[in-house]
Amino acid sequence: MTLKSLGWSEFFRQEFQSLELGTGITPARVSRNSKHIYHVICEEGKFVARVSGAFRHQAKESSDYPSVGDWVAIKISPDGLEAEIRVLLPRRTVFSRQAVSASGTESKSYEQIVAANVDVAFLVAALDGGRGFNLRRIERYLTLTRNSGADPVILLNKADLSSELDSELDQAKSISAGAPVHAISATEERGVEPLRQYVRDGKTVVLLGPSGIGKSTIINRIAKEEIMKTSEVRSGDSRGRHTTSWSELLVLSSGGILIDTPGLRDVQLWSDESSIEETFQEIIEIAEHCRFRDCNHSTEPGCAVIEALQSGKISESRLTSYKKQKQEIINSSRRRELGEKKKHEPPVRPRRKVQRRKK
Ligand SMILES: Nc1nc2c(ncn2[C@@H]2O[C@H](COP(=O)(O)OP(=O)(O)O)[C@@H](O)[C@H]2O)c(=O)[nH]1
Ligand SMILES: [Mg+2]
Ligand SMILES: [Zn+2]
Repeated sequence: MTLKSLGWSEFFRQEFQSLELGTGITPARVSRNSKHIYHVICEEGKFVARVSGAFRHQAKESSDYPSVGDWVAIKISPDGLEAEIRVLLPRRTVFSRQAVSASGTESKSYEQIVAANVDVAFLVAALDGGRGFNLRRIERYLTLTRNSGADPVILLNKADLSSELDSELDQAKSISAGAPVHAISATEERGVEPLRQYVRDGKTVVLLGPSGIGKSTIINRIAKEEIMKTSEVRSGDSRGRHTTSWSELLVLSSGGILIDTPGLRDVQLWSDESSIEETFQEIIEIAEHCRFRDCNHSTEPGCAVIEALQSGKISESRLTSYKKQKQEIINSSRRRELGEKKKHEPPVRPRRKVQRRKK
């Protein structure tokens, strides 16, 4: 396995070199991780690795630890059986979502990294006539992708089940904000060939979407071998059973790198406003003409967005989706600030309780 076929590039070479780690330390890419066990791939082969004591000592947040797709510097043990992760290299792109950890009555949100150093994201929907095709969900994934730094590509899978393919394609294109849209059938191997343009030597492609939508089947078709387990659809509904419960990076023998992900139930956004602006470009452009700079597009006079809504230029559902995503980002950055404050300040005793005691 060459470093280049694993996705190594000039960016990482320079980062690695500047660390001056000395001899015996090699770059490796994380292909899987569960708890504190990492699977890594490098020129020397595949290894199971743990982070070093010094690494753990320096790591503060969960995002300081390696994730699938990350490049790390490892030291392989003399017997060649295991490896130790010494350093995490900076990420070129990162997919993260907001996760919540609860301890006692406190819940804290933190950034959970789904995949790192991704070039292209396949945002997969299914034309199964049910919940698989949801434009609002695609919009959320688009924002997540723009925020990550990767390029989005929308895949409408299970085209064999659709009776309104043209209309569904049009709907997806109307919200794609310039991202390519492909209708495919993974099981019937239709439309799969054109996807190979994205899956090239050294390029990393992540597949995102809820479980049962056909991500693992698509991977098997692109790889031309059954490298991922797929699930049978339960009778009664069109969703598959959960099979992939963690992200996994696969290096194809035909070239290219794919990352399969488990179905992310609700993608809570962890991003900034600029990525939303790319997803909802046409709304942003219209909003330039609102009378007030901080217009919320609800009841303000001279609101160009409400005007566009009334004239049918934008749809109600799309505006709602935009407002929801925006609110979510505002909430999450507020929670993040609160979380950070808590870390640095000693806990404040509730005032009222103290006063009551005085009585
Ligand atoms: N009809 C149809 N079913 C598909 C297609 N792609 C996948 N499936 C089925 O959908 C189910 C879930 O597929 P899987 O790849 O495991 O989905 P994942 O959870 O997203 O990885 C399986 O039973 C697949 O056979 C498709 O293009 N058409
Ligand atoms: Mg799967
Ligand atoms: Zn407005």
